[in-house]
Amino acid sequence: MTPTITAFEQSPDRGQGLARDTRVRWALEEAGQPYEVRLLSFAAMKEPAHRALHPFGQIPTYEEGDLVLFESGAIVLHIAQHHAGLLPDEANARARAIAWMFAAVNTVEPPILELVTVRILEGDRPWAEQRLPLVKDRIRKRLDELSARLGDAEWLDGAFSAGDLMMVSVLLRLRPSGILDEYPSLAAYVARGEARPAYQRAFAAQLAVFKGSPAGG
Ligand code: GTB
Repeated sequence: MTPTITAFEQSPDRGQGLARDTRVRWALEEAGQPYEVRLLSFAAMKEPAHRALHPFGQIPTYEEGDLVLFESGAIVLHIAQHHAGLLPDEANARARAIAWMFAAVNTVEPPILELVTVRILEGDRPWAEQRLPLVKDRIRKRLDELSARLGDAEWLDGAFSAGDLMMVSVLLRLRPSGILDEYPSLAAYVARGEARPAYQRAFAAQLAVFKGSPAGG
């Protein structure tokens, strides 16, 4: 059965691929799984019909037959568990790849989200200027640790996995800040992810939505 995902009708990132449907599209492309997309306005996301799928009224969601999922990490894990190519077969390696998925959303993404919060949502608060360097330092601490672990390796733990897919997706959100460029090995890691044909297809698909929207035309 062809799954259906939801995405922004008009992404605020203007097609940069930073919204979380991109990671789900990427996983589906890696898995060679066709999918359909239902585009939603911000208003439609808060309607009861969408809240029945997503309690927080957000994108992305994933529907496949009777299954409805929200949370991009859970969706990517589901795809990875049901299709070859995103998780190793060997049990311990598989568990480690899943641990990297959690590390991406639970350990690396939170300080990156704080940067978005302090810059955009709280940018006009009197304390924003003072808070910004603290948040950036927290991000740098994580990137120091992550780049130390990655070392010269191509991917985080052997072959490319859903752990890398999630980590690259999270790190991509840093690109507009310039912080990623302070870490050449991580910037190269992200570039390797972006160079994957499956990522390219996912990126192009979300960009086509923006180009077809009133703001992108
Ligand atoms: N933890 C959830 C997950 O991983 O799926 C978080 C889902 C989430 O934050 N969804 C966002 C959303 O629906 C879109 S991705 N927001 C609408 C709302 O809450 O009303 C977050 C996002 C938004 C915009 C940009 N951007 O413009 O660069 C990047 C990422």
